[in-house]
Amino acid sequence: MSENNKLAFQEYKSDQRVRWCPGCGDHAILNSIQKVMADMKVPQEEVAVISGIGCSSRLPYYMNTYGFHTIHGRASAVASGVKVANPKLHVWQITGDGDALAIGGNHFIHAIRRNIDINVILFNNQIYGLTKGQYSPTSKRGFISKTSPYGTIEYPFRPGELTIGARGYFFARTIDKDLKVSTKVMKAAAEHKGTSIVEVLQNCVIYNDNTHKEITDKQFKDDRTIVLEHGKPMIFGKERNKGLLLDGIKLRVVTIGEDGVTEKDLLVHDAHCEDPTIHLKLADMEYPDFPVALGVIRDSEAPVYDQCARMQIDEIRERSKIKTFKDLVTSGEVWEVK
Ligand SMILES: Cc1ncc(C[n+]2csc(CCOP(=O)(O)OP(=O)(O)O)c2C)c(N)n1
Ligand code: SF4
Ligand SMILES: [Mg+2]
Repeated sequence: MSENNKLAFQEYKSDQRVRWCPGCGDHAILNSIQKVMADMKVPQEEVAVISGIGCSSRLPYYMNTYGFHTIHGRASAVASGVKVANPKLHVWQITGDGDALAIGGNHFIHAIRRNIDINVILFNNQIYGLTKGQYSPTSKRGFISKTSPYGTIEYPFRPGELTIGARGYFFARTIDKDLKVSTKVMKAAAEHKGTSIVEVLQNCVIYNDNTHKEITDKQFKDDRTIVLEHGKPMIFGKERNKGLLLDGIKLRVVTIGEDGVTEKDLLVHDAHCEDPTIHLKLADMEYPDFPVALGVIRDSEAPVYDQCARMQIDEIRERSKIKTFKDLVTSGEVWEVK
C-alpha cells in the first residue's frame, strides 16, 4: 500500500467500468467508502465487501478488495459467515432497502441481534432500482409506483427503529452526497465492535428522483436536518439557533432565545448510552415535525458474536479429549496408523 493518501485512495478502485446511471447517488457513496478505507489505511487484502442484489449491490465490483456479489437478500447471511470464519477480515456489507429490509429482512435483523462485527451500508432510495421501480419497505405511505398505482396503503420501515428493535448497538445516518458526514459515520462504523448500520439517504435519479429532496437540498438542509455529535448540545438551523430538548417523555424543537430557552436547556447527545430510549426518538424524527437526524445516533458496547464464538471454540477445544491432527503432531506423542 502507498504511503501517499491520494494514491492509496486510487488503490481501492478496481479496473471495472462503473455502470450506475449518471447522477445516481451510488457514485458518491462509493467515493466515501474508498476514502474511509484509504484514510484508515486498511490493507486491501484484509477487506471483504459483500453484497446482495440490486443497483447498490454492484459496489463490490468497483472495489479493489476481496468481494462477493451474492444473492438477493442474503448479504447479511454471507457477511456473517465470512466474519465468523475469519474474524481478522474487515467485513463491509453493501445492501439496498429492498435487499436488506424486504427479502433479506430476516437475515438483517438476526445479524444485528447477534452483534456480528460487520459494517452494513444500507443504500436507502425507497425503491427497487435494479428491477425498474417497484415500491419497497421504506417507500413513503401513499407512494405511487408500478406496483402501487393507487398509492401504497402501508407504513414504511424506519431502518433506525428496526435496528434498535433488533437490539442494535450502532446506528448512523447520512446523505449520499455529503462526503463529510458520510466519511465520519463510516469511520465510526468501522471502529465500532459489533454490527454497525449506516443508513444512506440515496437518490435514484431514474425511478425515485428527489425522494429525499425536501431535507437534502442545499437550501433546506441546515434547517431540516441535525448533525448529532457525541457530547455536543443538539443545535441545528442555518442560524444555529434551533435546538432539541426533552419535554416530559417527548422531544421538542425550540428556538434559543425564545421563551427563556438557552443553550443549557438543550439535550446533549450521548451516543454511547446503553439505554436506547433517546436514540430511538432521535432516529425516528421526521420532517416537518422534526429535523432528520444525521451522524452517529447510537454507538454503544455489547458482546460481539464472532469474538464470543472464537473464545467458546478455544475453551471447548482446550477441555476436549478429542485431539486435532495438529495437536497430535505438535504434542510429541508417538502414534501409529494401521
Ligand atoms: C430471489 C430473487 N427475487 C427477486 C429478485 C429481483 N430483484 C433483484 S434486485 C431487487 C430489488 C433491489 O432493490 P434494492 O435492494 O432497494 O436495491 P437498489 O436497486 O434500489 O439499489 C429485486 C426484487 C432477485 N434477483 N432474486
Ligand atoms: S436505476 Fe436508480 S439506483 Fe439504479 S443505477 Fe440508476 S439511478 Fe442508481
Ligand atoms: Mg433501493
